[in-house]
Amino acid sequence: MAKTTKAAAKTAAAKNTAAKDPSQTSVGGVKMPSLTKKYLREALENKLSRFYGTTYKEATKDQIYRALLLTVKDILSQKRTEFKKNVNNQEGKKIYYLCMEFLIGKGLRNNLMNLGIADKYDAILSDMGFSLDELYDIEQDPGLGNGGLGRLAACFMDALTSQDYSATGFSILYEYGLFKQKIIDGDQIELPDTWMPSGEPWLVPRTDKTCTVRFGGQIKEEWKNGRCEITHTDYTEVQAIPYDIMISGADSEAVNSLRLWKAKSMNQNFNMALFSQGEYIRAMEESNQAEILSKVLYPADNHEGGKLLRLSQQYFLVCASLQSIIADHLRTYGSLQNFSEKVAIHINDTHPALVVPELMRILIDIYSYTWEHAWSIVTKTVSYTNHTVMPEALETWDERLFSFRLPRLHMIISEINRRFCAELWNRYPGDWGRITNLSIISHGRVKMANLSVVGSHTVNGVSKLHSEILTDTIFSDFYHDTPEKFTNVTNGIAYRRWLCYANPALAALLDETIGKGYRKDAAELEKLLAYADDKAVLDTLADIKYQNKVRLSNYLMKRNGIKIDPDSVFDVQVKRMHEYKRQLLNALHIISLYVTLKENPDLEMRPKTFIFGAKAAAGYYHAKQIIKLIYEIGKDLENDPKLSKKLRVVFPEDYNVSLAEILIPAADISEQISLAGKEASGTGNMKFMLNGALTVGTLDGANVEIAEAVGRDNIYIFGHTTPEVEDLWRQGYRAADYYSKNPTLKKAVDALKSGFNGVSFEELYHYLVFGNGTVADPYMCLADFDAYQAAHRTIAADYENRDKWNRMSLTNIAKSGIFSADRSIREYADNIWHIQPIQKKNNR
Ligand code: 26Q
Repeated sequence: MAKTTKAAAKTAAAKNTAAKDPSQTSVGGVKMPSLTKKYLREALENKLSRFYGTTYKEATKDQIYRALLLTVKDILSQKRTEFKKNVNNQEGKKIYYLCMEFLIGKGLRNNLMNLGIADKYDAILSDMGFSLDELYDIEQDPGLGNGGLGRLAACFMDALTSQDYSATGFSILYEYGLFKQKIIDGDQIELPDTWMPSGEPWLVPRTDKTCTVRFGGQIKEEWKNGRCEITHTDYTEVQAIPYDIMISGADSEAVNSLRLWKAKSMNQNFNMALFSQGEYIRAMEESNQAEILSKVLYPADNHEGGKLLRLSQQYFLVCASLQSIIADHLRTYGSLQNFSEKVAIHINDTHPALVVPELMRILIDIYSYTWEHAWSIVTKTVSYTNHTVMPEALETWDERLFSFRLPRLHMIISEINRRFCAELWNRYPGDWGRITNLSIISHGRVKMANLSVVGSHTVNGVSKLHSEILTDTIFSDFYHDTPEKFTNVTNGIAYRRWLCYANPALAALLDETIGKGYRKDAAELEKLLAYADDKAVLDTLADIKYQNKVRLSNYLMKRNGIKIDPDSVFDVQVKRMHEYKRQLLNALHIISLYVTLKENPDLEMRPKTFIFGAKAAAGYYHAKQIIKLIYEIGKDLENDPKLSKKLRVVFPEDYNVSLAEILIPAADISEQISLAGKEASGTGNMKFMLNGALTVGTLDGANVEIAEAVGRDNIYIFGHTTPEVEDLWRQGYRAADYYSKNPTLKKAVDALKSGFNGVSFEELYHYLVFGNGTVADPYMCLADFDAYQAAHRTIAADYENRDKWNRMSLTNIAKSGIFSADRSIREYADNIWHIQPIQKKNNR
């Protein structure tokens, strides 16, 4: 091991070294200018002069930031033009990925790194007296997603682009993304997220591609010339204006786009008339009605909203996106005959499931296809990923509400269902139970998951375990009839973002030990295993972790005024706040440590810092109580100088992608402790593993595959398995038994009653032991407490054996390659979408 490793790691940390600098090779061999330092500097200066009439000497930091964004946008735009020519020439199949959320995170660093020009701009800007890092700080996180589902969509766009697939993402341009979280005296306060001002420069308005979306009204069916003609009257119409965000790939020729729809009132002129008649309020109301569609992201995750506005947002996305997809196809081929051969449409969860009836509507009502032909096109084109098995998250819509808002789609869904149920009746005459379960509409509700399964050629879950649970439980009747429809694609992450860009010191160590090949092929991370017994590498790994802990400590001090000690063990649980994710189990373990320390103040213990980050859905009372509990435990500890030397609990507010990028590389321990069978996959767990944190987790979601990859010796698995959880349910789960039989647990649970920092948590106590009107402790924190505590005891002992710990950490990094989104996307491409990468010009 070279002596220089530490120095190299540090220099790289400072410089953000990119994988490869492709700037000298022009894209497509011709059109792209060579991205030399001279060119890049001139481009930036031109933008300053053109847009702000200034030079770098006089420019403000904000002007420099905006000029830099515009420059990067120009480069992406030129690359995109070349890529699109290539796409058009090859006439390959395209993938369109529909999702109500894309949690893309900040764009500047990612784009500069992907384009391989971060170093150059770092140098250019420091010559000008600015630093790239301070410019990165200006950009706000576009909070266009809640959590896992939205972040997955963003990681997939990165992987599609980095591997040269032609892909378009579709979503909504929410004016307000997920709320900003403030925690005041332990209470979560939601503030509007105004991400636009700093993020807006990334948007490319495509007003030329504006389309319209119709809601409500009446439908008339008339037989004319042997076909049924549909007339839609009295509808309200909304304009959908596309704004594109260009998506860069790492070391690739591709630039794809994420198209976000903004709603605008159609009635500008009519409003003017109202205005002139003095009916200001009515005029405003009308335009508000329309524009509310893209106003705000629903802040619930793993819970369905059931609101008319949400249904309208979904249709808005689907209707506008299909118009865009069809226009794109017609521009190339002039007809829809080969539609399903050239187009793959993916629905990310059921939220865009209206694609199925809407594509039917377009094919039948507008292009005069027969029902059978249209159905064959739809079911060859659409595929669907399920992200949850929890009943409360499965979307269903009241049929009357549905038909009031989307009358034609209701007719089409009813017909899809009629035909589907007729087939079922033939196959299972009299089996009403089965038919009701399979049918798309039952008990006056439209079941979006059933619609998605029936309308798709392929359905996948997001981890091996989750895909099995899908076919064993909620989709078992579908699986019985069409087993070939179901498959698994385990989630993956944009590992360059989460490793190379977020943890440059670790990336530098990898570059030096295993070479840079892993930056294109994540499987090469496994080469790191050769260094498992190399003391110098293990020590460097520990040193990098320490430096990242220092970085986090400084960041939290600056961001939240929170002081933490990098010499303590960082134990991290960051994810949405949800009962099934069991932040409460983590809290109980902390309380137990607290009780022990209160009883033995002189107990020798390595200091621990428990770090939480989580937003709760605004109306989720119970989740908000857990936030308060964790907050008050933290405060209580702070009040005791002796205790707080050994035990700290911090809850930095407003957990988002940017905080994750600093937090994850600094974690020693990653908490993935959901009740087995509930977390579909989890992707945070993959990011922690990649950054060398050790997981304490249940056999849930992708944890199962993480454990398989690293081996049981390199992960702390505890708790009931999925079948064991089911058994407990069947036997009639009695939390009170665990409570009364385990004195340690009882003490911890009782402490909820006496409370922390003067605040009692009696309700949580009741919830765990007696149940507040329902079954007590529905996510079985008490059943897993003992095993969880034992796992933590092993962790504490192992941490003292530094070589062992570092080796485990190294093994986790080395084995994380399969959790690359590149791998997931290749599986989708090969097995579901049947698409090929666009061939690079130079290779043809
Ligand atoms: C539905 C209807 C109305 C309003 C909101 C919603 C809604 C919104 C978001 C329902 C669910 C979501 C998000 C779900 C989600 O993020 N699921 C996570 O997906 C990840 C990616 O596959 C998995 O890793 C996680 O396990 C899963 O919880």
